[in-house]
Amino acid sequence: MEFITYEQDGFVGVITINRPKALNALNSQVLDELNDTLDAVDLETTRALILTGAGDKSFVAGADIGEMSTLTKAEGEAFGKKGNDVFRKLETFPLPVIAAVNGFALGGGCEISMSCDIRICSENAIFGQPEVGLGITPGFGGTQRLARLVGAGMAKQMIYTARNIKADEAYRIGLVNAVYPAEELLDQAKKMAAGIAANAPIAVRNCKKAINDGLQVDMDQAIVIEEKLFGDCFETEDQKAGMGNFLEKDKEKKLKVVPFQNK
Ligand code: DAK
Repeated sequence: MEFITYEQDGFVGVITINRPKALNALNSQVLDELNDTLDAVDLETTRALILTGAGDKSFVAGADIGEMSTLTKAEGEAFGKKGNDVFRKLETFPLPVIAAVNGFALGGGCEISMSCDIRICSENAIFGQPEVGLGITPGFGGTQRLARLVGAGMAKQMIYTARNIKADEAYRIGLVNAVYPAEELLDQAKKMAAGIAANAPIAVRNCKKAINDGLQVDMDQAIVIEEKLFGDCFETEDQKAGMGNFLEKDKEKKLKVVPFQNK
């Protein structure tokens, strides 16, 4: 792989988009490599992923404008599909994904962070959807995910004005969960991921699915989705160990050593 690095640290996998000369902009090769990296994640030994960008200036400065500038309609459609497929793969990935946004998150960069479950960022992070200034609409889910995350009014303001926002404003509107000094960001992401990884993996996966799927339907249907995924946890080693530890008052036995069980 030329533009993606993957490192596993315990139960946590760290995916780094590594194209700093172009501020980690997403060209076709980056998208292909990201897709292949996600396909290769070992779901037996990994419990959470972190997505970040190489260098200290940019998470992802958007889709690659140079590559896009010469696309025909058909090629533009194919590029959009490639991006959307990878973003959707991230969004529906069985494991929680934390975006550690270390600088610019513009256009496709903001959009890829929104395909992750949780966003935290560095103090120098800048978010924005500048597409209308380039003569296009946000095309990697920006019109849909931003409105769901921060509300339609704020999303429309950001998208129509193409104005970038800084980390503190991203925090204020709920686009990111926390802001850290740049040098602490990755450690904080790893700490959060380790906290997730210490919990029952089947339960965590089912929570992600319940929240994601439930948000697409009305409350009556959402509750049925929740019931199914709740029931699905029973008879697992995790459920037996987790409840058994509580009843035996044995906090030391926690769930940390229970490997992922497919039942
Ligand atoms: N694409 C390609 N190269 C980029 C880039 C980008 N998005 N952003 C930066 N670079 C490159 C620059 O060209 C420069 O390369 P060299 O000239 O050194 O070879 C290098 O990165 C450093 O950038 P700057 O010299 O510009 O650095 P500055 O610190 O001065 O400025 C900046 C940083 C982030 C403010 C500036 O680079 C910038 O404005 N970049 C563009 C940001 C942007 O507009 N991003 C949104 C792209 S549009 C679709 C789906 C999705 C999309 C499109 C279609 N379909 C469904 C079809 C998505 C669209 C987008 O994301």
